[in-house]
Amino acid sequence: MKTENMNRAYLDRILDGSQTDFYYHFGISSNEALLERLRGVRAIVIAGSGERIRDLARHWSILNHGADILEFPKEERFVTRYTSGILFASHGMGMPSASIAVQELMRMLYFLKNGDSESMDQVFWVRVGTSGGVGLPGGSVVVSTAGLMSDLRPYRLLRGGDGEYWFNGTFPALTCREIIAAGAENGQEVIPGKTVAGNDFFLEQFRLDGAICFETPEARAEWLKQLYNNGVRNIEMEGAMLAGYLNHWGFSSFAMICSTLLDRLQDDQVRSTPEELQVFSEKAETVLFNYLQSSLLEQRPFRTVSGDDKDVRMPGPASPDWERLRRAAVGALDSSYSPYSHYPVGAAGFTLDGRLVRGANVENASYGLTLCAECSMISHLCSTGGGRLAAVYCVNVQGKVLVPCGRCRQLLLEHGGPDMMIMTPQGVRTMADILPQPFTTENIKNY
Ligand code: R2B
Ligand code: URA
Repeated sequence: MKTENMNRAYLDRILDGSQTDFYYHFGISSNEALLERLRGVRAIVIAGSGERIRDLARHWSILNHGADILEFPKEERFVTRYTSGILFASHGMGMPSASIAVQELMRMLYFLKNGDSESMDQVFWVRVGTSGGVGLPGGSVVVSTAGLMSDLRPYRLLRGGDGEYWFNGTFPALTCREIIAAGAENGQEVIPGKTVAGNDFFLEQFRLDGAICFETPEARAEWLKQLYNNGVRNIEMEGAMLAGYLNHWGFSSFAMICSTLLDRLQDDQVRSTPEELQVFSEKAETVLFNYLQSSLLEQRPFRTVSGDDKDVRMPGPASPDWERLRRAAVGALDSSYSPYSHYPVGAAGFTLDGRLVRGANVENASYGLTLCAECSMISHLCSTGGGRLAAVYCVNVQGKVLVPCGRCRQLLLEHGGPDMMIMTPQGVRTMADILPQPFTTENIKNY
């Protein structure tokens, strides 16, 4: 990360508590308790429309076993949802609107990750959207290699003390390749290409169907040909700024995945039916979710194939990295508070969306109030975005595997369900194995 490019003079005052940051367009501030639940954020997904954000979050929650969806209190400007490690936010249309969303989200991320470069850099950013294809039919999916302005130059701000500010619009090539590979694994063609961001849907996209039109059919055709010959494969309205700002802070993984609504070489008007448009949009969304499942959240221990009616296929390792989990549980021993028993216990778990959560036992002078390591781990889970536990490992001070006590089995079942895997001295078992005939919410419903 390029810490020298961060406005630390302002941002660090938020961290030391001397100032509150108001993310005004999101209707939330840095001292609201809700933000504490976003500290475990792993990805920020932005899209133009609020409805899209609601859909995306619902879909991601379903894929994560109905994880809670948090909402920001205000949605007059931007709609925001948080579920299972992903912050979803709308950005409106065009670079002026999207730049507000992106800057406030960058500030929010700085706050959430305590200004720690490494933690910030682990967060993946992506815009999923729509675009006009250049030589591609409606329904194609393009992953952007670079974001350019309509004169094929990088994004620039025209006013400022020093005149023009230029931003590098390149999208990270590795992320781009990974998205294409995740698509291929799922039988989806994802086309790499440069993307032009027009400041106006009509004038800066050389349309002839605007209320105002400066171009002739010849100039339009010449512009589109120049785009095509320069490797541009789609046109939208935010990508050059998005890549520019994220590069300015030096994020290493971000992307833009857009479906095309029409081929601009053929037409200016978007004539598709609402049903066709829905199908087009969902194609980009599916590419995104497949990528999130397969590579961003690579620690995800399960192959989960069921979703809602969209049934997203999810590649990924079929079993958790138990050794990594064991090491995390051993690491957690350091935070044990066990002055009475002198028996430190550490626990670590992978969530279905690939986060790692940990805990250690915390004893009490009254003995009976002692919290087991699993309790602390579940608090960690709930305070960093919630979601479902997929695999758990508990250890004693020698690093030897321990089975959870009866009460903790009940707690683990609530947050992992009967399929959650747990390491035991007899090997890997499921919760159903170690807590048969459990008492669950079903019993309360059926009362
Ligand atoms: C794609 O579609 C929107 C315009 O219709 C704009 O936000 C974009 O980039
Ligand atoms: N969005 C754009 O910005 N342009 C198009 O042509 C289609 C969608």
